[in-house]
Amino acid sequence: MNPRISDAAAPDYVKNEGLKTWVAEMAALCQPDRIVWADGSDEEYTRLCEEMVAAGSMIKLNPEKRPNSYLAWSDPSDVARVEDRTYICTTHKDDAGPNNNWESPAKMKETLTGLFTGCMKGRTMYVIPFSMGPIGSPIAHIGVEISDSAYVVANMKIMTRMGRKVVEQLGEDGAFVPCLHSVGAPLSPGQQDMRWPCNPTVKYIAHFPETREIWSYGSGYGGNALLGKKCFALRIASTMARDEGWLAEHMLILGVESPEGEKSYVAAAFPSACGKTNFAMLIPPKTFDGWKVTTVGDDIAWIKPGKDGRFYAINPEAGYFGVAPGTSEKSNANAMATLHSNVIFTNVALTPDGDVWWEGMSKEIPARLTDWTGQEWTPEIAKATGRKAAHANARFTAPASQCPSLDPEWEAQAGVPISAFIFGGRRSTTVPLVFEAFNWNYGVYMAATLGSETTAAAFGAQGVVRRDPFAMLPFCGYHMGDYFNHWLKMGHVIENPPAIFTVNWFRMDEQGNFMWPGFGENMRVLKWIVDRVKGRASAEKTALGWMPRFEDLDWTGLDVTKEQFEALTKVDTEMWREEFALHGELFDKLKDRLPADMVQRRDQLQQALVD
Ligand code: SAT
Ligand code: MN
Repeated sequence: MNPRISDAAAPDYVKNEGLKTWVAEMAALCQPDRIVWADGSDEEYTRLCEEMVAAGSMIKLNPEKRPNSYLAWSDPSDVARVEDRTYICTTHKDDAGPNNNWESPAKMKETLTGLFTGCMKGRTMYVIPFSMGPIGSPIAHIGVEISDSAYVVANMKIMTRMGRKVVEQLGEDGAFVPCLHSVGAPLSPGQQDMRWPCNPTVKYIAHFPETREIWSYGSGYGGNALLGKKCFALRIASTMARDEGWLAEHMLILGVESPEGEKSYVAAAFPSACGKTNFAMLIPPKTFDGWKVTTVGDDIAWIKPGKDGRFYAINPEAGYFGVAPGTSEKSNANAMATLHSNVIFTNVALTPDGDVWWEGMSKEIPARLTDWTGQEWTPEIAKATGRKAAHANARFTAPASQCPSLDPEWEAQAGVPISAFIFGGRRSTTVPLVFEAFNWNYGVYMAATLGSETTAAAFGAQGVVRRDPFAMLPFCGYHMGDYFNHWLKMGHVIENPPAIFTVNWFRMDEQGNFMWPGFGENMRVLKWIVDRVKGRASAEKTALGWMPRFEDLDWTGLDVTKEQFEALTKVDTEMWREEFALHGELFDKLKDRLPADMVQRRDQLQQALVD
């Protein structure tokens, strides 16, 4: 062990020997200059942020414009999740499935042990205890992240319940998921640190579901580094959920309250950067007098069967790591209000008066900015070079508690009862505005075959349709065929399974214009969904499922003609023939782990629709 840290004792409140031993072992491996146990206090947060400001890796925003808020610019090589560097390490390759990159646990540990040896030299090793879900909730789970990034500590403080109180909850023998993270950039004595430390060439985001461990190396960004989020709350948790009979899903959770005060909760899955945060914070159109939408979560849902035969969901997170570009008073006024203070912005542009700006934030484009790469930016420069002021995957990290639409039950220990599941992708063609599956198994089929055009949330080509089953393709920690089977099974375990709906807000006309206004207007579809669940909305039986007729939606205050509605809900047989062929490609990949029910369901749908 590094002699300087050999006597770095854990604070008195740490009673968990397993935790102390693990931290000591990781310190011996990573050889940091010092160890700091994050206590989760506001003072600690401010101290770390100010240290980063002093070191030049964060900018403090103008407190009169954006109190207690900071801006970080990442290395241009480190701006999104790296799916091709993300691994599920299981003993048998088949258990990871064709949806994951695989390596054997032994081989991956060997590779990573090499990389982690001495990787924190010259740096501080932070120990970050966190709870995913309200502390003490029977649905919650605890993790401890070790990281050499102060930026990670500050973000984890917002995104999770973090610090001393979690260690106390852990007690002497509580279980935790160990999450090891390094930016992979050791410093030699006297070496000047980078503004955004990371390893531009070597990255590994490795998961060990069998031992419930996470090792992440080389990236400081978002889901690669904030290990409570996608790594724990989805990839590891999905395998825990499979083993223990619950669901860990890439879903927002929202409440809908009618003018009579009737409350329903729905959970909705969309791929990254497809508007989950906007949908979760929806403000109904003015004409929906007395209707209210409230926010429980915007990205992840942990859902367990309740004693009354219904599913109950919690949001395991405590903050929003949302996409900034496109967020505006018009698209999401609740998010804008949430962002008034206490926010960490990453990769947005800086205004001359010390505030932030991103594409789509306001109609007026500022005359002069510093863009996310630190260069001067003007509309003229943008026109000439095509350079964006903010990176397309620029993010805000903001406390959920600041959201005006926050649901009063958002921290309920027992979770909230779910009445409907909604699945949606970004599809310019083919998929109609909304339809309801005939039953659970049809719904599972629709979710399993969900397709979406790719976005900037992950590295790689954008705008190509890929199958993204349940919006979980990058996040399911095991074989996708087994995952479908788990969903089919859960529908039978539960006495009152939620109804399942498919939506598509992104259909385009031949000129490439969105045909549906989206945002607050999605309330019209949401109301129909809730009314369907309550048995008071009509629908027409189509080959795909139950679909609203024009007269089944409330159109007051919106100019959508019957013809436009027909176009939005049109089911084009030729396109669906191609769609089924693409479903077939996915099914072929899953081979013998594909539940037989899926194939039968496809044949039935195909027959009803195409043949
Ligand atoms: O970077 S994250 O994985 O947290 C964001 C996302 O892809 O949804
Ligand atoms: Mn997400």
